Amino acid sequence: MKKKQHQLRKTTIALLMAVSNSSLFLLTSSLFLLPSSLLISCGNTKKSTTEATTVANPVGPVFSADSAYLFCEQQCAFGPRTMNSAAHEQCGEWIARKFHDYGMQVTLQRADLRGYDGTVLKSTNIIASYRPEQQDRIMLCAHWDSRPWADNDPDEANHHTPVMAANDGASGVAVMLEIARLLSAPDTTRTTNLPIGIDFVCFDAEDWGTPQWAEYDGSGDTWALGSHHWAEQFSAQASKPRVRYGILLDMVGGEGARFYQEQMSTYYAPSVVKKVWAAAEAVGYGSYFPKSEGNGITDDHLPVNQKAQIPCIDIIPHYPDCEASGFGPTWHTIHDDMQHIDRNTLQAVGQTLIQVLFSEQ
Ligand code: 1BN
Ligand code: ZN
Repeated sequence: MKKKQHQLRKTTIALLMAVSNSSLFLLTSSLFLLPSSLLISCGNTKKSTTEATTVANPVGPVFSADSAYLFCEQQCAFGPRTMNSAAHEQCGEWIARKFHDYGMQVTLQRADLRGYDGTVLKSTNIIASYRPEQQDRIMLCAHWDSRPWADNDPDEANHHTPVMAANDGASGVAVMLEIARLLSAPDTTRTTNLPIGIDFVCFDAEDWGTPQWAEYDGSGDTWALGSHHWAEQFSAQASKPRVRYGILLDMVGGEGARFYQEQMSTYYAPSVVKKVWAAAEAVGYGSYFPKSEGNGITDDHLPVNQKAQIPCIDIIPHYPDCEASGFGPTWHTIHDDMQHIDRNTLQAVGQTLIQVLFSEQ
């Protein structure tokens, strides 16, 4: 019976991939988009095709890339979610409501944080808990704010323009929302219940780090402000749940993304790196997760490791051959929009996470 279910899963995943590829449409549309996409290319502008899947032992439900793509689009429809803006406020309410509607217990952690130049940032970390009563927990996290300045754009005229942040912001939240949706929708053919608790933490004020054009000394501490605040509050708690580990999702929807093993993750949480990269391979997405070293990044996972003492990894892309940025051609540019989100990347990350979560005892 079990074998049959796995066989069925293999076929379902393959079918789902074929449908979500929409390669014909993308091929046609990319011909018309050639001039603008070439401007920000790093050699490989073509959307990834999903590899043939040799799925060793898939567990849990099928992640829907179409659904995650829609969640990305819905966040972008508010406009850039820059700190202290109406779009930020409205999108925050939308994210909290979505998690609530999927049966999660939602807590808003509000704080006035200070940006690199002293600006007060009205910040809200959105914490959504699946099985809040469980003491044994796993944390998934992503930032939900947009960078206010496209300071890495090839055109200097755009350096003060806000970033839409389809990838650098919305994609991580979108993957978390899709997992929450799956956890809230038990069906009869496969289990969608987990014996452990999950905390989905949407960090605010990640991307207000010192802009490249500012006359201030760039310091790592101007980034990940919401995560610093969350970690301080977590460690100040008298009685804490046992959080086995955390997984940060940053820019998990870009075209051509490959998720090398980020160095801080390997330093602080080597067993989690091993677990996640093995899960990717087991579920047929090993080529998206090369088992070799990427860069070391100052990101939201550092306060989680250093202040909250929770081993936490960062799933973040590395483009070894991209001159514009090691995070890919759209990073902190006005081109970080839905046109450069690839469902196949969302699928690879989402199904890998499902594999990780549903392998937990
Ligand atoms: C990730 C996405 N980061 C910003 N947007 C973190 C970061 C901070 C990356 C400084 C490079 C430098
Ligand atoms: Zn950013």
